[in-house]
Amino acid sequence: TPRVAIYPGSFDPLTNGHLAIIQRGLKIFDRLIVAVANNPQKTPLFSADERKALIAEALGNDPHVEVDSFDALMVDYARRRGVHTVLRGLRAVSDFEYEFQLANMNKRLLPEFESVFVMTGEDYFFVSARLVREVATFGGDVSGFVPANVLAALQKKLGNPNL
Ligand code: COD
Repeated sequence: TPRVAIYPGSFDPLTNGHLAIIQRGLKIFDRLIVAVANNPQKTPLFSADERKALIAEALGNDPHVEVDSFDALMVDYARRRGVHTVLRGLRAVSDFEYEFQLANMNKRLLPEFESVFVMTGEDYFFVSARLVREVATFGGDVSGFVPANVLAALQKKLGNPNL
């Protein structure tokens, strides 16, 4: 049976750090479901549909990766999809505390739930979607941190062709 994992996140927007996790995840799993969290309490820069489209485009419609979105609890989405393994990325020590809470809360909510972590390489350990949004909003160069289609979408969304 093929090994499948869900890679959930906000992906607002997709970064090269996320892409590295997807590529490395595909060495462990046969298939990944990249699941965009659509949290109605948050006001994202890109809508869930925009984030989904940017991910699919950046992956070139790779047949091993499905792009989906969910607006429920992570564990309810996992249950609905019948996939109980989640892929997450770890950057610095600062990620650990949050990921530790998330993994353990999810495990309490769904006992068969497992989290698998891969660590970023030195190229992208400092890249986060939040910092990309912040740097781009103030007109800084983010071209090294996001795929080309995301850069184009940021330029359009922020009305700044020089990002
Ligand atoms: N290098 C390595 N990993 C990275 C990098 C990088 N440069 N950038 C991001 N990552 C990793 C993150 O550590 C994370 O593991 C993943 O990629 C996605 O990152 P983000 O920032 O896009 O997404 P998050 O962390 O905001 O996603 C949080 C969820 C949406 C998964 C979470 O809030 C959730 O499950 N929400 C649904 C509601 C729910 O179930 N809540 C209760 C949880 S107990």
